[in-house]
Amino acid sequence: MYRLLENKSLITLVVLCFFLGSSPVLAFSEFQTYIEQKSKKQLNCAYCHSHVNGPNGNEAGQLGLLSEEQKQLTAYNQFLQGNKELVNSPILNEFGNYLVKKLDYDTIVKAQDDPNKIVEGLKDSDLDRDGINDSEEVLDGTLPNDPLDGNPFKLLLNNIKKNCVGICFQAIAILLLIISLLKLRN
Ligand SMILES: [Ca+2]
Repeated sequence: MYRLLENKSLITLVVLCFFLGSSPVLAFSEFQTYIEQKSKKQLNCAYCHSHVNGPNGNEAGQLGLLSEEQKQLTAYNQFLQGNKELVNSPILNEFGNYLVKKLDYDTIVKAQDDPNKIVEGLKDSDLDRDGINDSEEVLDGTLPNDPLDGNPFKLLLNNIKKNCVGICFQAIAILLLIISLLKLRN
């Protein structure tokens, strides 16, 4: 990451803007603004980063506390080294790392001009397997890496779909019980 900061080329700044989402200067504000506009919710950096305040700082999950070895694992350094098998970056959370691996850097950089590209790239994935795809979770402003966080109506529908067999059996059992009770009464 130091190499990144020393090299102040445009692409460095663009990629850094995304991964340093907490910084008011370097934030990938287009993506954050896009989700906030779509979802009508406010996001913090923990949506993609390890630390709620983003990667700038000296706490766990922030750049100031990383060892040299860990710094090489930051997403941008892996990109510079052309790692084909990206490993988890310590400054990104589960969803942030998944996003990088799923969409690659080029797509993420291009998404600065058109944040909808990120949404389009997530339509076929459901990281937390709660039945709501990651694209919808982003648009809803819910956490794609937390199966308990989602649009309540969508979660309910998906739970009904998942458990429809059990629900049907229970409904039949209750119906039979009611019929039996009515017969006894007569
Ligand atoms: Ca999901």
